[in-house]
Amino acid sequence: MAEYIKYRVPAKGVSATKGVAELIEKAEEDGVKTAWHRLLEQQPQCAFGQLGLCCRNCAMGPCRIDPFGSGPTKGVCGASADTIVARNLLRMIAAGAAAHSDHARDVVEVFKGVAEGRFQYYRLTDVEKLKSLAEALGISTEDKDEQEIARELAEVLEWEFGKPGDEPLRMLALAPKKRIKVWEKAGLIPRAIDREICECMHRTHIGVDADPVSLLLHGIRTSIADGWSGSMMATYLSDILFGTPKPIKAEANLGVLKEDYVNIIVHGHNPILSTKIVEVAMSEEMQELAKKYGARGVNVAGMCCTGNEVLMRLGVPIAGNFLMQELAVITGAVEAIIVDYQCIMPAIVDVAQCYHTKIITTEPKAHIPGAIHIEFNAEKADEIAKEIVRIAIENYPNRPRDRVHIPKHKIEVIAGFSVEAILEALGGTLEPLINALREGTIKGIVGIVGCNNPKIRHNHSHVTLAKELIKRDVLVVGTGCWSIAAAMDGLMSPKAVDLAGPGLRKVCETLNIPPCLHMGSCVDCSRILIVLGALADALGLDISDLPVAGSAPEWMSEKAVSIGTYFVASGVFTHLGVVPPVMGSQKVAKILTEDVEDIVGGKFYVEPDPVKAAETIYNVIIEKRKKLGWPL
Ligand code: CUV
Ligand code: SF4
Repeated sequence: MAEYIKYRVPAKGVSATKGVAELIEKAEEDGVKTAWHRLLEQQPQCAFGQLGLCCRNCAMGPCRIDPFGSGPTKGVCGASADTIVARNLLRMIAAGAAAHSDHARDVVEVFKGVAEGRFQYYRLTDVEKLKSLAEALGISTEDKDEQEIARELAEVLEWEFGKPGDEPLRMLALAPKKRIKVWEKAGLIPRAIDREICECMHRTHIGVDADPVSLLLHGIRTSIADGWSGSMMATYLSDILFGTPKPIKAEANLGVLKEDYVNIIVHGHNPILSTKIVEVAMSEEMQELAKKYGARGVNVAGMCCTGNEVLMRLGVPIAGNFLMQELAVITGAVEAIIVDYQCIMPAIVDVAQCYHTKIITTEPKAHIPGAIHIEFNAEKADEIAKEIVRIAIENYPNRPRDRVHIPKHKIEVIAGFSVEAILEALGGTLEPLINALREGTIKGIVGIVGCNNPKIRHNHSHVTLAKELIKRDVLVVGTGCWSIAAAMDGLMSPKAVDLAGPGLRKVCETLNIPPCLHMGSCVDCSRILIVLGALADALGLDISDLPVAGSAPEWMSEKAVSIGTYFVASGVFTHLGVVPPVMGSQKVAKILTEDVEDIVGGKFYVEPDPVKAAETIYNVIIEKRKKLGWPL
């Protein structure tokens, strides 16, 4: 079903990643549209929406505020620009926190089932981590076997979502004491995750909270529930179930797809499914079956965050990040894309119709019209995974051989830098890192995270910002689509030390680590929080005193809004490379980029140019060093 391509994409300019341009050209030859094409068709995009000035929260609307002041200044209910912009942002945070935390809920459910001995296909892999989390949450582990500890832990964690009353979230036990004090003082301690998210929806209903300050403060509270509990749980329990990542070598970019193998891509976010698909696909039985269908075997590659999950733990190659999902289909060489949820463009089903790729959805909460739906459940995990992998293998003879084009590019990546792995690289204590920071061998640490956005050059800001920082002796860590971008650019290979400043280079060579560390998927931004908390505690400081910063240079998802907000809430100076929809209210913009610092010690900073952003971030780091009296 070739489509008429009205607007052509200037393929050479759209991406900093090798192989992307040639596949966009192929898409146009094949009559297939991608996100870049659809973005052109969307022009001009609504300016009210971009400014955050459009409200559809009730049926007296939709209402729009005239940013120039000559038209309406209030909605029908009287809501001002400030109210509308703040309400819209709060709903974005709510959706982002919901996505992370509902993912966490799914992991908790499987964890609980394992603890109760119900799910034979999963097990407790990292018992050390199980015990340490239990103890951190005040569950005694003495004279208890691991199942028993896991059962008690599961119960506590289940209650994080919907417990009644005003008691703080239990997972906040992992946050540094100094931070808790800051949050307590500002009334920002989250109670239950679902409750905070629900309250976002309540507050933004017509005629409830109209004060931008109180709306935004609740947004901060909700984001803390996401970062320090929801996402944190997803990370901890995934580690306990599948193992805590350790440095592992793999390859990145679309060149990991193999010409004469059955290619399966796992895409989405939850390792519960993707880990099983990888295990089953790699089994003797499935490899043999693939041979029966004329292939040399089965090759699994990852995409987006579930790709990060299986890359970090199993060394599964990663085929690309968010904007490359359609391109993977356009290679003509992918038998199946198996998805769970989040960041899966419905478009992959349309694109797949032009090739042979089967799109298989697996989650009761994520159906896509035109996809094959095979519902996954933990109890029958292996059987279902087999059924799915079999569909992919049987599809191999349908590959349109005359229209296959796999770009040659791929590159080595070292991934798997969990907090535990970083500690191990440091010899078991944070001391060497602290010394390097204090002496100025490393000037600071920046966490870069987040998505792709076709409004800006694909992966360009991700890699430019990272390169600009490492050359200034700033250690870069990160997650999500950033980490895939950095991997595909070679920034996570040992050779990347050539791009680092002399101090960082020395540290990387001594510790045998790359200058950009892959810390995992989006929920693993929680790992960054743990590192920051541990550094602050070890130095007797608050996170907001540390020479650190955060950035989401190419963000697009609501999850990224929640992440950015919990970084700020945790005291981190946080850069956004895509302007958030808040510019319709000077007041809201000022709160987020200035005033909020007085409350939580972190704030947002918006700068689309990654080179300028790097300079500003570096200057912030230097300012923090000055305040600490550390050499510059
Ligand atoms: Ni969760 S949220 S595009 S896959 S990082 Fe990638 Fe990461 Fe954004 Fe999505
Ligand atoms: Fe308009 Fe107010 Fe209704 Fe929003 S809530 S649509 S501003 S009347």
